[in-house]
Amino acid sequence: MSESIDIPDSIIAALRDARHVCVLTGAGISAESGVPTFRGAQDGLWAKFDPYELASPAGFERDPALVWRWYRWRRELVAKAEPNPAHRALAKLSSLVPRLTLVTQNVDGLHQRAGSRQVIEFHGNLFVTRCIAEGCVIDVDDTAEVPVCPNCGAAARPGVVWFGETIAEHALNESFAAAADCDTFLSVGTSSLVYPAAGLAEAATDAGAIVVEINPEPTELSSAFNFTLQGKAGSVLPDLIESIAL
Ligand code: BV8
Repeated sequence: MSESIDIPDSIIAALRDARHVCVLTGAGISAESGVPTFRGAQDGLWAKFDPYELASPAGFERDPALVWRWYRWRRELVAKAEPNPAHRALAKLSSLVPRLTLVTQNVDGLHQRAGSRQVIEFHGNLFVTRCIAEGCVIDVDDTAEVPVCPNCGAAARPGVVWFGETIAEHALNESFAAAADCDTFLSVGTSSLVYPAAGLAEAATDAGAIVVEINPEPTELSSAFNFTLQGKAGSVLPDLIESIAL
């Protein structure tokens, strides 16, 4: 069954005329690569755990070995995954518009593997490891139950932003500046529940941008968008990019 949906000409015109396009992606853009979404069912062993609990300083403090096992499971899953047509469409978009700012909430690195060269990783990256005491990026012996920092011996942690932690200043500032400057803002594959990432669409609207949501189901913010394209990113984005390129 064709998944393609009608894309209003005004969206195509807005992207063709845009000086600066800002795109925010969430876990939904990686769903067709086989990476479970954050709120989607966690597979098997992890089904009984709450990701909000595991992805938090308190969760790590309570059971660092369990949290490391969760992140190792996700790293292995993502390492076997491939970018899908949605990731590739956004990589192509950068050559079709004068300026593109791509902000992702995802930590899977699939945008970069699809060829996107400038990606703002709002929540960090699954494959980066940091010292929990110094915060610096470190290389660790990944076979240990809880790897430790080679410099100071403190526990190592995944280089991601947990719930209750602040976003890296450069990522926060760059993303909100882009949202406030862009002419067209695309929100792709996110439930728009997690802040401050979900505030980017509002910042774009306040600055007068045309804001478009691409998601197979309505989200918390759907009513705040100028357009909502209800479809899968792997179908809608390639169609959208192809329409602009014509
Ligand atoms: C912070 C890394 C200061 C870890 C993640 C107001 C302002 C500021 C903060 C808050 C606030 N209100 C509440 C807070 C606290 C909290 C928050 O937002 N809580 C939520 C639950 C209410 N925010 C924070 O703690 C942030 N820190 O602001 O610091 C502060 C601190 C405390 C209190 C105040 C201020 C830090 C948040 C970062 C958390 N880390 N990830 C890791 O991955 O392990 S967030 C995590 O959720 C992922 O990054 C994920 O991307 C992100 C958001 O979820 P989505 O991407 O939207 O994924 P989800 O599963 O929800 O939805 C998927 C969507 O895809 C669905 O809509 C589905 O329909 C769609 N979909 C499915 N298939 C497809 C598809 N779409 C397209 N195509 C398909 N095929």
